[in-house]
Amino acid sequence: MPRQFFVGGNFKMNGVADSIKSIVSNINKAQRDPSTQVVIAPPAIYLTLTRELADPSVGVAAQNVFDRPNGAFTGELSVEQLKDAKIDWTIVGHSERRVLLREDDDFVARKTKAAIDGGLSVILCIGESLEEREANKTIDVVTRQLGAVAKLLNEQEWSKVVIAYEPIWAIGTGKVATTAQAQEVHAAIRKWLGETISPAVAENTRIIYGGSVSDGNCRELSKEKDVDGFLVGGASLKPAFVDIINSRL
Ligand code: G2H
Repeated sequence: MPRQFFVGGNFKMNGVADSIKSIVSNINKAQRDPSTQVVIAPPAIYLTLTRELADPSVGVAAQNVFDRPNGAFTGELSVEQLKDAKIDWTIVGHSERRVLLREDDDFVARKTKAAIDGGLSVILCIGESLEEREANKTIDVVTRQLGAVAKLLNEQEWSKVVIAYEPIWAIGTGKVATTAQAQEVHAAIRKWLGETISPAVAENTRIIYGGSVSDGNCRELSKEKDVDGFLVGGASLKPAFVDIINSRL
């Protein structure tokens, strides 16, 4: 079965109730490719508003979750709380959290496991810095990040994971990876999944690209064999998000 095309919108720390309502309403009203799975990730305070307003065919994701079930963890949200708010997805391991908030591979892996154990699906972000790319360490870095997760998940649990390859040097910079650069890393990730987990997981896992995706570059990227969709930041706040959802039309 072909992998379903997946487009995520990561609003990051942008928007207030009025603008979020307008973004969601645009997505609801738009002619969307029915074969594309769409999941949007508003700031935590607008998760319930977004879930109430978004068309049921549009998934809603938290941008982060904690790895512990409850307790004295000021400022954190649990998997149970997200499920209680009818949220079915979470982003985990975004580079902005890995870099700015020093989340390490093991913490990201524990969050991934906790999310899946509690019934969430996960958009797992991985990607290298410019320095790492220039030192030819891209594949080492992404496989190290995935390896930490692989230690905690069984084969079946990978069906709950969408891998978002987001080279840090391309995030919010306008410097998008070339189609060849994206395809090369996606193919390497798929090969690693095949060798490390199983051929079925390699075949079935969506590997999406993130980093300055726009309505101008999405079509070319979407033609690559191992690019199964996008995680979109800045452009997900604009009407052009619908063109990205419809990249394959
Ligand atoms: C990468 C992406 C979404 P942007 O972080 O996760 O953001 O499209 O703004 O580069």
